[in-house]
Amino acid sequence: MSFFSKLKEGLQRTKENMVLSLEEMFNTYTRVDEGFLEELEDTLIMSDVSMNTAMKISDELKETVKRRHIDSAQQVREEVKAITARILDKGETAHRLTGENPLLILVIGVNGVGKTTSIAKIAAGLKKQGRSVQLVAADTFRAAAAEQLTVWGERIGVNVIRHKEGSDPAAVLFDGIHSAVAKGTDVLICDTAGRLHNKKNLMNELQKMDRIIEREFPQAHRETLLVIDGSTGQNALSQVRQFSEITNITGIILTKLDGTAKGGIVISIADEFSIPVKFIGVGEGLEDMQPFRPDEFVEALFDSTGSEKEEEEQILEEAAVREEAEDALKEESADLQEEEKEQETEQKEEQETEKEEENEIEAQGETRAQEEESLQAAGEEAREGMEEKTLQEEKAPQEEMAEAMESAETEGPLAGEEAGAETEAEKEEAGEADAREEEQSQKKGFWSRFFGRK
Ligand SMILES: Nc1nc2c(ncn2[C@@H]2O[C@H](COP(=O)(O)OP(=O)(O)OP(=O)(O)O)[C@@H](O)[C@H]2O)c(=O)[nH]1
Ligand SMILES: [Mg+2]
Repeated sequence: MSFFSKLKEGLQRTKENMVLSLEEMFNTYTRVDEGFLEELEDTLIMSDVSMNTAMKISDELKETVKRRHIDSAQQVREEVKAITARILDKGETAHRLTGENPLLILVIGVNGVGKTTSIAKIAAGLKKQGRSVQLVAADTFRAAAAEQLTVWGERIGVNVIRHKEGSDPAAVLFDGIHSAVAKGTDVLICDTAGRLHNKKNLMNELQKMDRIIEREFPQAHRETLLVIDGSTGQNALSQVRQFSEITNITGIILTKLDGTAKGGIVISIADEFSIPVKFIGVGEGLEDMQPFRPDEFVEALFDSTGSEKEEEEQILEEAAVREEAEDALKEESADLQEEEKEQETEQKEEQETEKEEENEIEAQGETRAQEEESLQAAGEEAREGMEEKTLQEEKAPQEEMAEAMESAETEGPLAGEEAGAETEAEKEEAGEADAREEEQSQKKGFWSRFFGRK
């Protein structure tokens, strides 16, 4: 994420509070009159711009509108931005740390405003720029303060000079200076205890430190940075006032702007003091510290387009929707293909069934033809059998008669009569047998035809 997007995101809550209200004002704007100016002041005060600063902005606007005959909402909006930028700007180099080495930075501020975290962030930034850094844990008052700084030091890879808890902060600074001089360190950053409950004590302590620095490190360039919690509102102004009464503050670090809707305090600090804001903290991470640039700050504050994160999220969301639609299309076409395949298989199966049925019908036809053939064959056979039998049966009595005549000729009339009598009886018997046999043969022929076999 770019510096500017991070800044915009960090200022999001202030923007929502101040800039969106200003936008609403400009949407219903007709002209810069007393009503409009009053509304403008109220909106600024709501985001923690002090009364003095709000009136100053509105007075300047009134004057410019008159002088330059400004009347469009867009021009008025741009003028409010320009006035704010002018208030914040303390000169081209004022907002930067000096690039000269060796540099000694003393970091001061009340409890919990973010001194130790800011020191770590600045140290990491300087290290990235190629400057060597050492840290001095001169907050010997709070338990675990030195430990906290040591953890940061290890994380960013810088040395931390520390003494045991309760020891003299000036003594730790003394050691730090000697270490920096010995190692040729570019920047020495000194953490201090955050207590302002006794102004005199603090003043004494800071004066003692000053004396050590002047004596032991006269060649050092100096920065005394006051850390202010950006979410403390108007109290921030009184903190700046009190600290500036006891020491020479060269810059302000304004922290926790990410958690507040009252970032307007930056404008008031800049307006009421000649001290430049040098860094702003927009989060707890090491990269969440930004060098303060008035023009960028104003742009980020008044920029009404979404933050880069929001844009990224929107792009991602749109991509997700597109992907979903594509997936649905793919699924649909896959379903269609499957359906087509199923239909093809069904058609194939139907065709196969039809073929099978045809084959069966053909087979049945063949079987019937075979049956008919065998029936025909059986009928013919039966007919042939019957004919043969009839022939044989027809032949048999003739042969018998011939035999009988032959034997009568040889055995006499009695024999002939007997024989003749017997032949008559036999004839009768044979006639009955013939009738029975024919009946049976007819029956057999019928069943053979029925079952297709003899
Ligand atoms: N959201 C947010 N939190 C911050 C920022 N700067 C510091 N903090 C948090 O504020 C808390 C206090 O920070 P410290 O750095 O310990 O503050 P300090 O001034 O050293 O505190 P003392 O040593 O007790 O005086 C910590 O939880 C930090 O993470 C910031 O810019 N944004
Ligand atoms: Mg601390």
